[in-house]
Parts: sequence; structure tokens; C-alpha cells
Amino acid sequence: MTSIDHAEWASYLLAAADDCSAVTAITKQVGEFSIDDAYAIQAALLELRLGRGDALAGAKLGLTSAAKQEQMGVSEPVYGWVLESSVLDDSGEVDLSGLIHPRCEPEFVFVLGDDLAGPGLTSGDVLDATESVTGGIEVIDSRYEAFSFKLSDVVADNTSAARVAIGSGAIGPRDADLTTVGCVLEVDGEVVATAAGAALLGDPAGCVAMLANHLGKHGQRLQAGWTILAGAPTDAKPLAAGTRVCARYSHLGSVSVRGRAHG
Ligand code: OOG
Ligand code: MG
Repeated sequence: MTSIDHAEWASYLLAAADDCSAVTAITKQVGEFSIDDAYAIQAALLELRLGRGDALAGAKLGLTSAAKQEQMGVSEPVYGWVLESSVLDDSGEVDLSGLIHPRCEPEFVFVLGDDLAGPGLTSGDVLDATESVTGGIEVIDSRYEAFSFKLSDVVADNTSAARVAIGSGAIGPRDADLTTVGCVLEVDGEVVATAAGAALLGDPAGCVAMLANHLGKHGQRLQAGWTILAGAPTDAKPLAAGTRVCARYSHLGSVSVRGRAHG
């Protein structure tokens, strides 16, 4: 396996996002590199963004459903960061001029009332620490050509994080069985995918526990007030100018976004 310069590849990915221009996957240039190196590139990229005045709004999981793993050809969950600058306002308007090839996917969103420090956390610990759960739509945007990557590439690229819309239909963490909460994804009024919470490795809260346990290994914790995305239960759909994507949840209300060509 190749050894790899974390700062150099973090700058490479930041430039791709800044230029709105897809770049060749890192593994296509240097071959396979380790997951530890991938998370180190992701950490360096986060530092670059925080250095520009951005702030952490939370954290996310990706590739926690069979639908996503099959779509992307990557069969392991991944962890990344949610930045304040990525959170959309209530209008749900997505300025496409700042994105490369965005796609939308539904998300189960947890807002934490208490810190969560792994390892050893369970789904019950997550529910205890959760203030509310709501429905969201994540707009992902791989910085790689053709939205194509290997596991270590997508980790380095902060798991394709780009924008997120958070719905207003919050419920308490035990007001519904999250495994049976249903989600219907519509594009321009047509149903394109359906799923239940259990699509997320059997339990959305269990996914958040995995994330906290992963961070615990690195001496980090999920913080009270943070927004946590448990991962998409369906595959992702392209967001073009004028396209309206709506995610309707059985207990969490609805949330929608619309692609807009210019700022
Ligand atoms: C990776 C990001 C995956 C999810 O919810 O599965 C993700 C990708 O599909 O580009 O955010
Ligand atoms: Mg996602």
C-alpha cells in the first residue's frame, strides 16, 4: 500500500470543490491507500475548511444501507463531518453554481441534547442522548469524476458531503419506532424510491452509535447540539436546475429542495 501526503491530497480535494470541477480519484493515481490515511486526509481537509471560518454543525454516516452500497459499489459504512456552511435555509433552494454533479438522498437526522462519547455505545444510549429526530435531504456531491470512487477515496472526500436540508417535523427520539418510520422520495412529484428506517443497518440509532464509537477510537465525541445524519435509506437521485426533490416521512413530516441554476 502506498504512503500518502495527507495535506497535499486535502488541498487537491478542496481545490476541486472550489473550482467546481471533478478530479481523478486518488486511488486511480497512487493505487490503494489505507483507511487510516483516508481519515487523515479527511481531517486535514476539515482543518482547511475550519481555517477559512467554517464551523462544525455535526457529523454524518454514509453507505449505511444496501441501496447506497449497491449504487456506489462500496460495501462499508463511512463517517464524515457536517459543516455549518452546508446547512441550507428553509427555502430549500440549492444554488447549483457551487456544485459539480449533485445528487439528493433522504436522511434520518438526529439532533443531540447530550454529548456522546464512544466506544461501547448502543442504540439505547443514542436515544437517551438525542433531543429530537427529523427528516432531511442530503445533497451529496463527489469531487471525483463520474461520481466514482473506492472506499478510501470517498472517506478522504468527507463522504461526498455538500449540502443538507433539515425538515421541521421533529419528534422525540422515542415518539416513534425509528426502524418502522417510512420514507417516500419524490422527484418532480413522482415517487422514485421508498424505504423504512430499518434499511439503515437495521436501526438508524444504531448507526449513530457506530459513528460515536468510531470517533471514540480517535479521542473524539459527538457534541450536544450537533446534527447527525444516519445515512440514506434509498439510493441518491440527480439534482438538476428546476428539479424538485421531496422526502416524505411517516412521522417526521416532509422536506424538499429545488435546484437553481444561479446564485
Ligand atoms: C457517499 C456518501 C454516502 C449516504 O448517506 O450514504 C452518504 C456517496 O454516495 O457519494 O452520504
Ligand atoms: Mg448521506
